[in-house]
Amino acid sequence: MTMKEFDKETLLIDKIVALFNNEDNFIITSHYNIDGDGLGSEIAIYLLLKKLGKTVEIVNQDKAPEIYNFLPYINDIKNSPSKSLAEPNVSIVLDCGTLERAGEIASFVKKTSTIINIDHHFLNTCFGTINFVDAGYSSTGEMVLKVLERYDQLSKEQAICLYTSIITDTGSFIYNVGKNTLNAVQKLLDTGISPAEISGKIYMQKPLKYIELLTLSLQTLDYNLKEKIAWMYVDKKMYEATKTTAENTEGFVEMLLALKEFKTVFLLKEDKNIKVSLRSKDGYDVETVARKFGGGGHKQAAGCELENLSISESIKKIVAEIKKNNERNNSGK
Ligand SMILES: [Mn+2]
Repeated sequence: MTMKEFDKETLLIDKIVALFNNEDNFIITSHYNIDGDGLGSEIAIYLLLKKLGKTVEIVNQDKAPEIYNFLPYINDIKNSPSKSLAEPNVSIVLDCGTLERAGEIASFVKKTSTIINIDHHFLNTCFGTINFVDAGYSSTGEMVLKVLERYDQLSKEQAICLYTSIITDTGSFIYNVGKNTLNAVQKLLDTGISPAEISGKIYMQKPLKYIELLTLSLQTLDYNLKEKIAWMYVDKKMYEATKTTAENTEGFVEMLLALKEFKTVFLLKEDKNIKVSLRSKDGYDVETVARKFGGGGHKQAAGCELENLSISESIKKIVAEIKKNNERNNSGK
């Protein structure tokens, strides 16, 4: 971080802190298909604002995945703002590259006079009144910690939330680890939280049906060795046969990325549309690929949705786009 960037960040956090101190009504939201980073960031700020005596609600379009039920105050999260908060002064939008990522909550956000946008996505549209946006951070949770550090001691509950943000967005410190991420983690550990306990709750509580679904999905594994691309899918029949949902596909795509033969991998999930989760390593880029289909994310972890296509048609399109993208990147080298 250069001196200039440091000043810019300090000023942005000054502005956020001033709003937290001076305004009274807040709505906090994050993206649809809410994840650990979104939830952790939301609850950590929620706890601060409550402590400051503010009226505040967390409102998300989608229900939190069950694995996050251990997070403090998770049951306070609503799916639409309550009447008393119909016109909050400030919205805090977390972990969203665009306001549209807030899904149905975006319309409420637009009604507020001030929008605080805190996010670490590479292509953030800076839709806020204040935009604390920096792709150098592992997670939005790590950025939220920078804001919370301006206040008195971080609580253990907040640390649990932010630790969840960081481990889920880094795949337990495999990717997206920024140069200050472990310093941030140290500060969280100083509150006395147990990393093993948190990881245990997130990663060691899978139901047996998880493996049953994985077994079916693995039978669809296919790849292009020359292009170093691998993929597999989960269709509605598999969910029905194993009584599972998309929540149970957590970690599938990362398994493909663990194979040395592949640099770009993806998982397709049949829903109303075809949802695609893309991952890459060794500098290969999937963000550009996802963006071609109206999605986005990070260079090495991105997602998109394809409408009105079968699974096999979707695979063809995605593979062709990855090939094209890799050729484009290599020609420039
Ligand atoms: Mn994130």
